[in-house]
Amino acid sequence: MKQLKAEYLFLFLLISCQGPYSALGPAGSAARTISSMFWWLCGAGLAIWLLFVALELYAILVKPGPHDLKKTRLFVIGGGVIFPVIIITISIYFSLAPLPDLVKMAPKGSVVVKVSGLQWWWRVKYPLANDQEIEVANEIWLPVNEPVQFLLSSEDVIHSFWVPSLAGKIDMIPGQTNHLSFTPTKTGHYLGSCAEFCGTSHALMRLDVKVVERKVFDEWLKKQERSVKRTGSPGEVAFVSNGCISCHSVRGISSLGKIGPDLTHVGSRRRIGAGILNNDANQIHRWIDDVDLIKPEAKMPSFKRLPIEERKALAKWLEGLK
Ligand code: HEC
Ligand SMILES: [Cu+2]
Repeated sequence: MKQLKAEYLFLFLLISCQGPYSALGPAGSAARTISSMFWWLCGAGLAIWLLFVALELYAILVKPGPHDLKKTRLFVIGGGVIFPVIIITISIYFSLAPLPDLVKMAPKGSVVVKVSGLQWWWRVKYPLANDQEIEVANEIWLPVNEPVQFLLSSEDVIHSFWVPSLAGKIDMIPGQTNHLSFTPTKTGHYLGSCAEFCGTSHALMRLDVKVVERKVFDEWLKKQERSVKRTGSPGEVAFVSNGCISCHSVRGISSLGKIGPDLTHVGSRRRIGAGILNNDANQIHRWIDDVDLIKPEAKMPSFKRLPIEERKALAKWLEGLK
């Protein structure tokens, strides 16, 4: 077997530096601040490391013999106390200085997105001009180059909102609203996840974020506003008669269910189950059958006991809710 060269091993460390889930590939103002802070601290760390390697080499190669005691003492105090105090003070200053900017409110009139964490998915609400709110789930769309104001909370335990390419993580705490604002600067698709252990399926709590042009954003929001038309299709009937509506809302059919994600436009989402499964009739069918296996302890019972035709009809109907 060919031996792996050390350089290749090093490349593995860089795999996570790009892509939709990377704090080092910033696509938002807050993430840019954080990543430049990261590079400055890395640079400073590297410079200090080089300085100390140089001193070691000096001590080993250039002047290996005994040193003057007074000078060494000064050196220990200077290099071991004064120098670190100065460097750490400077780096604390540069780490804290961007904080006020990261938590300040976006200007009035900015897009507002309310997100709350639940075991194990994200409820997302867009307040509209007419005091109404549009509820979606597990997917957030944002217009590019406009500041956005997030209002973050939780409906059960502490979660943490983190979309590394756009901003730093921030806790979602029950009974409290935390603010986060930033400006997405590049269109694209980004991934987020819950960054605070929140129970069995914590690792299965992902988030899709799409940053798009303003026009595309407006079209998307308009589409999400629309209600579903009753058709009396087998899927719709099964949805109402099997109790899905006690937990899920589909505007136009029933808006009472609040325990689970709003499914009015579930078919339009990229994935289902908070980023866990692809979104098509087969996967929705799998979800309905085996949610307890796919997402242990999720607050939705499996419905394998329903006749196969009903489960098929449900999956087909939900897939069609674009
Ligand atoms: C007891 C409440 C409850 C009932 C009843 C229920 N669900 Fe759910 N459902 C949930 C919860 C909670 C989630 C979110 C689970 C997660 O991702 O952690 C969910 C998620 C889903 C999703 C994924 C949505 C998305 O965007 O990720 C689909 C699809 C779904 N349910 C369909 C159904 C269907 C169809 C029925 C009826 C046969 C049903 N549910 C009955 C609570 C319920
Ligand atoms: Cu969580």
